[in-house]
Amino acid sequence: MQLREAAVILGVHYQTAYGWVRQGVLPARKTGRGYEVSNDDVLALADRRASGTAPRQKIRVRNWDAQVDRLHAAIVAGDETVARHLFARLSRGVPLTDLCERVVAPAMTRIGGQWVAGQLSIATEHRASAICERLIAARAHQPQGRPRGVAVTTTPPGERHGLPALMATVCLREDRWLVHHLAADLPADEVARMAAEVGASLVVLSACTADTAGAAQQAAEEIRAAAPGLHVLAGQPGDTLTQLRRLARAVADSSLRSVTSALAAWFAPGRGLGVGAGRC
Ligand code: B12
Repeated sequence: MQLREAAVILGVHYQTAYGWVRQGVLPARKTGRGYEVSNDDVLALADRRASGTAPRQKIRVRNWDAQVDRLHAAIVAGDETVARHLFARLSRGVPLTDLCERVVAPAMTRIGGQWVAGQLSIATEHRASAICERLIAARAHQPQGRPRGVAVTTTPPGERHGLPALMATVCLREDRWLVHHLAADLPADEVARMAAEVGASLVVLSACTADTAGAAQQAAEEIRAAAPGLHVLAGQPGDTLTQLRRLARAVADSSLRSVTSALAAWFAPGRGLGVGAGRC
């Protein structure tokens, strides 16, 4: 790869990386276009820096689009190592929920557009999704402190897109929920049974398409009928993790008024309170 690319992966300015080449810290080969370095040397240096004793600077992201571009390029190419290093570097200053919402989701949405345009294969989509799942899962954590409650996350029957439910899981965990993540495509009665088994107060059904958003609504009704008093949130395309966190907090407060007002705020701009009231 070019030295400029290596600097991005190492999280340093180009001049710093160039200095390391001059000092012999990073082996490089001079080419017509500048310096070329090997993937292995860059990643070995990144690992040495990661395990070093020097305090690592927290990063502040100025250009989100550039991060989306980098992740998108890495996951389309199937280059998991580069994607992992980018993710690790961003994690030094950005909560995982924000990484999901501001970097992973837009990169995946772009991949969806390319698939529609016939530029990418289904296999590439699968590979990119699988890489993102591993990146996110590896960084998921449960913060200390009294949990807000117990939640179950999954997708409705027929919904095979797994990332939104994983993102819902990490978002709620970061917000101190104990979450049982059931992966994708589960019948409503199974979800209701698990919710009862683990004493959940909240079930989240994530959906990526218009059809499965309808299936989520239907499953939500079935779960509520099987377990009255259990709150069920059914997502749909265009929803955000910020909305999810706000609604889940309202559930945790378990005051009907706060749930109702959070829903009213959510549905205010043209989504129809009638649908919203049926959602939770
Ligand atoms: C990867 C992918 C696949 C992979 C999935 C692999 C996997 N392991 O997940 C595979 C190849 C299997 C696939 C299959 C299909 N796919 Co597909 N897929 C995608 C793609 C590219 C990415 C999906 C993704 O991860 N998105 C990123 C998510 C995380 O972003 P998000 O939707 O904004 O999610 C946010 C919210 O959901 C929120 N959230 C999560 N949970 C909750 C809960 C609540 C309550 C709230 C408030 C918020 C919330 O958090 C997320 C982060 O902000 C999308 C493109 C896209 N635009 O998403 C198409 C896309 C979803 N797929 C599409 C289609 C058509 C299909 C197929 C029908 C294709 C086919 N003919 O077979 C099948 C359907 C399979 C099925 N039955 O589910 C269409 C859907 C179109 C539509 N309007 O309905 C899309 C949009 C592509 C497109 N541009 O047309 N797909």
